[in-house]
Amino acid sequence: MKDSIKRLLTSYFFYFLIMISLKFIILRYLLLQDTSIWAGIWYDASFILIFMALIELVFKRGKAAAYLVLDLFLSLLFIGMLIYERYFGTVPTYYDLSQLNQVGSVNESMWLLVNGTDFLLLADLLLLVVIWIVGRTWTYPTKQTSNFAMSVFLIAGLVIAIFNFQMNKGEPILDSALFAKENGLFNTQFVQYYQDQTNSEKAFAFSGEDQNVTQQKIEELKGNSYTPMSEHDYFGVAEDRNLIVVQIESLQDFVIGESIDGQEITPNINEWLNDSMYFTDVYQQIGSGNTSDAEFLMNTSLYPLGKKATTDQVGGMELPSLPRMLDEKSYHNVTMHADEVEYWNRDELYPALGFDDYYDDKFYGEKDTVGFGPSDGWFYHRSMGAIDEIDEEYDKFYAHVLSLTSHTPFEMPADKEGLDLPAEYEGTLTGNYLQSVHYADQALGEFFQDLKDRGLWEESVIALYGDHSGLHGKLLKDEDQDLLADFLGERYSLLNRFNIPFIVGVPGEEELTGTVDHTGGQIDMMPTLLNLLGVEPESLYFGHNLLHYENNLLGMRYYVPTSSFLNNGTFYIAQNSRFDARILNMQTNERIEDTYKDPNHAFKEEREDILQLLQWSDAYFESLR
Ligand code: GP9
Ligand code: MN
Repeated sequence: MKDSIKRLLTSYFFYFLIMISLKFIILRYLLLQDTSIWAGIWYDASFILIFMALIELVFKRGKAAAYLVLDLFLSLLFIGMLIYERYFGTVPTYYDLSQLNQVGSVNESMWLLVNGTDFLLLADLLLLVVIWIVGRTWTYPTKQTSNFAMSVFLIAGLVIAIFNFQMNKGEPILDSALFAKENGLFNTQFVQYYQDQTNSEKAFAFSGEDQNVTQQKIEELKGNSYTPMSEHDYFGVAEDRNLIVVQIESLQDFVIGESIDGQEITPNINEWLNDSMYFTDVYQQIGSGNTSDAEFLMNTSLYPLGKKATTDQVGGMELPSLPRMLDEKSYHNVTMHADEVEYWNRDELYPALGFDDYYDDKFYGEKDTVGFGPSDGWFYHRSMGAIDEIDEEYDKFYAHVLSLTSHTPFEMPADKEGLDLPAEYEGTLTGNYLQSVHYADQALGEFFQDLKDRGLWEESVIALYGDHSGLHGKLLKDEDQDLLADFLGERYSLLNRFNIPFIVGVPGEEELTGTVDHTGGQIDMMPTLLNLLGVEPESLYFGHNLLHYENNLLGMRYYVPTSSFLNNGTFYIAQNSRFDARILNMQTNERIEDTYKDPNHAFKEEREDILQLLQWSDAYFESLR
């Protein structure tokens, strides 16, 4: 007996059991702020037991190598999860593995997020090498552990894992990190997978009529009474005009109209505000698909899927979309972006959205490269050439124009840095961001001038919005928080972060100028534009005309836990693994104390309503397959 214990204690099994368990505890602490060792052991150790018992039972030879591979694999996976969380503010799910080809877009930024302490997760491997070298006479024995004991471990691991899964499989995952903290990291992935399979089956049976989801019901959930667009003010005021929609990379609202040391950050946009409508309270709603989710929102007014990049799910679909609705009115519909079309699976997205044509890196070439594509200056210049030809050939067109230069980490050659920044901004993320947004505005200004010179400006509706925030996550250092607070005159909050500009110009229509402060989201952009163009959608959409409706209820997920919402005055951020629910007053940007304390009480109705809207949108999307 004594002998067998000694054998176990000096076995690879024991060494790696301790080391891998420690890694889980460290990971759960760093990733989820979990300080309870027991939760970690109960939920995640079942998987450790399964992996390790399997190695013991299967590998009678080469055990050390098998453990090294497992340990290294888990360590790199964990480091990857930590970096991911620092960038996106949420833990990755199994979908993210299928999105690894997209990592390129944040590649440079990712490296900035590696912490020295991450390498702690590899320390045990180093220790093992030391044991091997120094301990020459004292190495871990390769003798076999008992098959019986390992079978018991394996069965115990499986029983615990299955029990946990059974307990959790019906619970909604509103926040992956919180769910993982409460129910285990691996268990969360299995529950997620199970729910994806079963939910999509359910959604298959959905059709707008089955559940009686109507535009009316959607609007009522937001607190409005529905009226058809044709009865709204300004319906068709811009009928038959071209539509040019510019999506600016990482453009946030807080820079609009602002100056630094007497220099306007976005002078061209600011000037345009004099004869356009500026929607000041519009918020991003993208999920893990980032830029491409913004494209999806703009062109469908449906909710993106959140944890999955929506573009990965649209292959072969024919979505009711802005291009398809405009096609009915004989528009030629194109989309333009200087990156590869395969990126974010756009080669499947664009046909699904019904664009007639797209312009990608093959069209723009490798000219004046900044970051991972040609500069905005060159991009707009080439786009203008294409638009000239389109304008020549077609009666009217819709062009979705997507800029790229102002992408994280916002580093540009000196000749594109047009702002003379105060010394404290130099070399900071915030300083670089202001420079790149200033450049994006400058290039945009040239594009606008080209449109004017050709007389296209007056014949078009021109809209602009930001795809998502540029300043977020752990890339923002304390110094950035200080600079931003100074710049804004208030704490840089999640409201500041998610607020994007939405600007619509209908040249010549003086009534359609000024600011509109109805709360809106990216989901509202398509209906707002369709109203002006006089096109009433025949299919369901989840946003609404911001010129008509005052109340709103907007969902956001992935970057904040599902069930978070924005309405007319409140941004409710549901509980996650780090924080209790947070409530922000939109007017004051201050936190509202949750006086209810009971998490089931505060804004319960709104939270249920937003879940309902999201569920309808998801189910509707699935029904379109
Ligand atoms: C990729 C570019 C940037 O083509 O649009 O994507 P992002 O990293 O912002 O999602
Ligand atoms: Mn983007």
